[in-house]
Order: sequence, then C-alpha cells, then structure tokens
Amino acid sequence: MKRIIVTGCLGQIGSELVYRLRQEKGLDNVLATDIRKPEGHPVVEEGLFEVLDVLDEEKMLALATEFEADTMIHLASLLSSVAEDKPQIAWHINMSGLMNALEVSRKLNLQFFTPSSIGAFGPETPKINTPQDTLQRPKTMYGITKVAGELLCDYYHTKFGVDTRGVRFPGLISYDTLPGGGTTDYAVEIYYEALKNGSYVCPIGKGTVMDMMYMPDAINAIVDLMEAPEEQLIHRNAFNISAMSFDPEEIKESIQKVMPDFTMTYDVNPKLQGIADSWPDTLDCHVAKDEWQFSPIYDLDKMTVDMLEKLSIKLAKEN
Ligand code: VAH
Repeated sequence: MKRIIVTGCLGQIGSELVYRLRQEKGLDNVLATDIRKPEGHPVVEEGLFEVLDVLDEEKMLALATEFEADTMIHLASLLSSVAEDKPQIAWHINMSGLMNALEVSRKLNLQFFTPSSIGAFGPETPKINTPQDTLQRPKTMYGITKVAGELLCDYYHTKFGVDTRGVRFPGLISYDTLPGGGTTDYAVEIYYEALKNGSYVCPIGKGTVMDMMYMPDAINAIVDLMEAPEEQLIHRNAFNISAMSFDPEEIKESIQKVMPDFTMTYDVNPKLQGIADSWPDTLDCHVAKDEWQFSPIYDLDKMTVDMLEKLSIKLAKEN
C-alpha cells in the first residue's frame, strides 16, 4: 500500500482509517473520497479529498488514474438497519458500488480491500464459535450484499488476479464518528448517553450477545491484512475477526465500573432485535490469527475506560 484511494471516508471506519493512513503513508499518498464535501471536516481539510459517488465508475476510474493509486479501500455501503428500510437502494449502492470499485481495481491493477460483516451469517449458521468456513444464509438485505460481496471479491481474485482482501467486521465502537444505521450502533450510543444523561434506554434486548471491536483494533486489522505477504493467505474474502462478545448487560456493567450511578432500561426495537438475533454470538477467529497474525488489543473494560475518557474530551469541546 503506497498510494491509497479510499471511498466512504466520512463514515465511522473511513474517518479514522484516513487519519491513520495519512499519518503512516503521508498526506500526499492518501486520496479520501465521499459523496459529499462538508466544509471544515478534518477528512476534507487535512489532506487530499474529492467528491465521489461510488455509482459513478467513470469518475472513480479517472480519480484513481490521475492519483496513480496502487490500492483501493472501498468502504461506501449502507449498513444493516437502514438497508432493511430501503432494500432495493441498499442492493444498488452496496453491489453496484462494489462492482465499480472492483472494475477500477482490475483495470488499474490495484490491491483491494472491502469489509464484510458478521451480518454475512444467518440464523442457520452455528452461533457459538462461528467457523471461518460455514453456512451463510443471511435473512437481511445487508447480509445478502455482504455474502454476494465476499463471493464477488473472491471471483475477481480467481478470475482476474486482483489482490482482493476483506474481513468480517463485528460491531465497531468508536468516539470519532457516529455510525449510521447499524444494528450494533447501541454499543456506541450507550457511551454518549452515559456521559450526557447518566442513563440509556437500550433498543437491544438483555442477553443478546454480539461480537464487537474497538475502532483502533479495526484500523490495525485493515492495515495488517493489507500488508500481510500474499503467500501467507489461504483465505481472502473475508476473515472472521472479533475482539470481544457481550450483551447489553455486560457493557452496562463495564460502564458502571467507571460511572457507578449509570443506569439502563430497555425498550426493544423489534427490527433491530430481529437482525441481531440472526447474527452469531461469538466468532472463531483462529484463521485470521494463523494467516496474518490478527491480534486485537482492547477488551470490554479497556475499551470502556478509553471511550469514556476520549468521548468526555470530545463532548466538552462541542459544548
Ligand atoms: C451494522 N455496524 O450494524 C454494522 C456491522 C456487524 C455490524 O456490520 O450494520
């Protein structure tokens, strides 16, 4: 990875990945793109930025060509909850956007990354210690686009020799950019509400265990996978990765270790609960550990301490 074009840079992952890549590869070697250009946003102001709708393959090819990219990191996608509200648009954006990014990568011989998700699994998949290679029959449009995306990325590697790589992200928790329209967003909202109101009304039911990861570990995983020697990889799209699994009670208790007066009640959202119930509880991540030494740093309590500390600073600046 020397000259990287990134799509979806204003999103939860993109905003932090761009910051890391600009630090590591140099400001002139990272081209951030997204469908809009908010004035004053660090992603826009602190390095190279272009407006790009991932449905516009011609512009994507022109930008990647002019930038002389050697790597494409494609993050633009609708997430699980919002995709259930508009499934046809979600299929179009997630799949046509991905096809365009793969076509540009094929034409320019770019190394390629796009994330899959634990959402690529369905209710028939083993929920405990979900294997790397197993049944994938998701019941959400988001999950269908993720499974199709995994297969398409493997096809572009086998058929055209594109160096495609991906991970199945769990729920991601971060303080920089709010997630937009995901089922695991509760695990981010709870920290904001704990600091703002001292209490939270959780839309996901007690006992609903899902895989999760703190954003620093997610960013490390993308960079580590992309820089792993190709000959090490037996799998490609996409690797099971996770750092922890918890239910709402466990994250509540973790916050209470720092904020003893924090309280939480439940008002279960049937749509979110239905999606969460169809996903695994815990992933088996040994293949990622074996093939490219995946090793997350943050567990739940370590994440909670850092999240509350960093979010307090951020919220103080905003007020
Ligand atoms: C979502 N945050 O909730 C995303 C992610 C595993 C969850 O794919 O849709």
